[in-house]
Amino acid sequence: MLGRLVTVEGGEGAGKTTQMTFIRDYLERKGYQVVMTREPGGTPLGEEIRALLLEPRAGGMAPSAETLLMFAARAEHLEQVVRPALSAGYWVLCDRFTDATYAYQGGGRGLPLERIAVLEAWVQDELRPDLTLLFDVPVVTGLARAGRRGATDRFESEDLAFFERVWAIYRERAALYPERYRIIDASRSVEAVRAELETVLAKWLEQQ
Ligand code: T5A
Repeated sequence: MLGRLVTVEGGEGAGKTTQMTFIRDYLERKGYQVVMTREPGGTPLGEEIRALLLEPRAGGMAPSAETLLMFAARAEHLEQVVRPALSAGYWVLCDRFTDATYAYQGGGRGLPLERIAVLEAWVQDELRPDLTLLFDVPVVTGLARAGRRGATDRFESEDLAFFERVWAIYRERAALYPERYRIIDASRSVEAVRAELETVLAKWLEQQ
């Protein structure tokens, strides 16, 4: 693998998507070619699976079915987009990746983390993110931001306790993998978050 995998994570409405283009442009200014993508999604099949996952549905969805769909979309994404891009020397900038499965399906839904680890090993082999930018914003602030956009998806309609469990797993993983996680204070203005991203990215690039 010649390129690098950079993932962006956080709770609902943390402001990740708002900053994706900024991060891509920053990396491109530094001379890297960047493929910007997202999960679940990033391929035609992945986007269809995304629609199934996000659409509110009567009767809900079994946590194991939800997790397997996340990994089905991920397997396609890795095969069609991520691995070819990395092999060709591109950097891949992905809005959410497997840390989100640990946080949402593991933390939020209560699925045993070991089962997620089995799927991760199966679908990804050795592939793990080189850098994960974790957007830290109080759960209620993020939900209020997401709520201002109008209609809520299947995840956004979960209760506060669900998102507290999601965040607890993100925090746990950031402590477990300090070499790749960088925490961004996303509670500030869009401009302040940008400034912090620039500082963090510059420092991380220097260390490579
Ligand atoms: N999921 C995903 C799993 O359960 N398991 C998995 O394995 C994976 C990969 C994806 C859902 O799937 C789940 C997690 C998610 O629930 P999504 O719509 O992509 O669905 O969900 P999010 O990634 O959470 O997208 P959001 O749009 O909700 O959050 P973002 O991207 O963090 O926030 P953003 O940038 O869209 O901003 C939200 C609003 O806040 C404003 C923006 O203008 C926007 O209106 N905003 C700010 N306001 C004030 N100050 C700032 N600094 C702001 N930054 C943005």
